[in-house]
Amino acid sequence: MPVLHQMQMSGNCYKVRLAARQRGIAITLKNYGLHGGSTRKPDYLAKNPNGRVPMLEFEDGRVLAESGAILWYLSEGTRLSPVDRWGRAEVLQWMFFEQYSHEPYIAVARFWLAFAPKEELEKKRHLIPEWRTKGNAALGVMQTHLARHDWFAGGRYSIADIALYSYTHCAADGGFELDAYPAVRAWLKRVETEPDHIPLSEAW
Ligand SMILES: N[C@@H](CCC(=O)N[C@@H](CS)C(=O)NCC(=O)O)C(=O)O
Repeated sequence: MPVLHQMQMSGNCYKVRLAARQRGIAITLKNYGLHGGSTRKPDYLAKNPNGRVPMLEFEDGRVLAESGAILWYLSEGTRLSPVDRWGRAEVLQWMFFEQYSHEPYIAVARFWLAFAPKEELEKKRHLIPEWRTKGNAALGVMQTHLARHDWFAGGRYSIADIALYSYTHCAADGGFELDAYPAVRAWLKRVETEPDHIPLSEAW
């Protein structure tokens, strides 16, 4: 059975748990602490030189890192991936958006504001205005798209929705107010009614 190396409160790891559950793929979890650099030790770095979770380790020894790559692998040929080339390209468009324009502000603000020790947050406090501005810009882009579409790609629920749901649904942890984005709030509810949806806190 594949092993997901993960941190329970990480949205990047939640993406993988959610997709695996919705695909009916059994995985076991190996948990790491949010603090203390447990993924920066030599035995972990030997598997993933980038020293981060999620990492999916297969029985034959292969490992796959990066939440987007793992989502892509788990979803190919399933209901979580559009059947046509254009739809799959749209999935990538939104997954790249998530990694470059969304996660670096919304997930990072959540980590520092909700999980980091207070003294560490003090060193980052000057970045909060930039997180706010750029995170809200990303939410605005999502609002514009979702005002006209139910889903992000291919006209159906897909890994693009999973990738963006993961840190958007808990954006309040990073101080983001979703009231200004009604289409985003409606989409969050749609995602939550998809079969086999699990909350972030649910362990395997
Ligand atoms: N782009 C990566 C980001 C992975 C990442 O930032 N992981 C964080 C947890 S969300 C981590 O491993 N932090 C521990 C560290 O950097 O030492 C992905 O999407 O998987």
